[in-house]
Amino acid sequence: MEPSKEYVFKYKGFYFGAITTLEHVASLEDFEIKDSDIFIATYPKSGTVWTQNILALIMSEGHRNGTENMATMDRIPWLEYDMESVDFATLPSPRIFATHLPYYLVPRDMRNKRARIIYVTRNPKDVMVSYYHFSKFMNTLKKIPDFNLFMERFLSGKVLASSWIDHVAGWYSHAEDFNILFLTYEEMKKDLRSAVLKICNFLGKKLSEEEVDSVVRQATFENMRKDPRANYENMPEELAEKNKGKFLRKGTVGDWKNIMTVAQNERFDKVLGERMKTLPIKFVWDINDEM
Ligand code: PPS
Repeated sequence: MEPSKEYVFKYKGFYFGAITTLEHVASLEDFEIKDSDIFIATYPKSGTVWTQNILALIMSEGHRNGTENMATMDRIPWLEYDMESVDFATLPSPRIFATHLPYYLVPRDMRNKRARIIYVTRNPKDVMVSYYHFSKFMNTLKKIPDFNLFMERFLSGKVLASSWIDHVAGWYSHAEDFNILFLTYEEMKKDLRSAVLKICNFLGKKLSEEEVDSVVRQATFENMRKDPRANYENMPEELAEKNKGKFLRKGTVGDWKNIMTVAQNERFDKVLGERMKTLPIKFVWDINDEM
């Protein structure tokens, strides 16, 4: 069972989708890094756009005070997308990129602890459910209306960005090669201010109390949803069918419980449970769980 060939190619074991080419992806290993570069790395649906907005708010005063009107997608472009509108060379310093690449496909220079990476994980049941809803309105993804079938594809890594567990385990087990901060979606959800401060600290960015308050206020789900710079609603119609869903859909912890049956939950745990235990992450399945 392969994902639609129309939309996907595989490079070194990893599935890529539209908006890129094999040549672009293959060239990234030689991509020249600057020490000041910052990367947000995630498996899809783990809080990338959220972190993108937080970084734009932290790093750019104009973004924070609303004097500069630039979509986060342009301010923090995707490394693996080959978009004519974005010229990596002309990005202001420090350059910030988002990526779903696995650890072994990122620019070689990033090893040896060059550049800073923020890697965000989310509990994989919420990732899967978010991904399922996402695939219903993204024209770049294969539509699989049957959730059970989608789950099987997710579990076997037959989706864009391939296997969730390989992605997360890969980044965690190679953490020592990189200058990396690990965050979870759930900790951001539970205490956004602390997460913002952790990021500031990692980036060596000093903000006043008021500036931190402003970042936190503008990075809440409700406010981001209203912010055209952050909500990805300016996506061209050929990429996203806007009447069928939103990038900022629900923004909660534990939505998996609303869709997964007991049997599906057991099946999920059977496939991923053992390997998940080897990860140094305390998974939070419900917002009321102890962290
Ligand atoms: S993508 O397409 O891979 O870039 O998606 P990604 O941004 O990684 O993940 C999308 C999910 O993140 C939720 N989101 C947020 N949650 C809480 N607070 C804020 N501010 C926020 N911004 C984005 C978004 O709603 C998606 O999750 P679901 O569960 O589908 O709502």
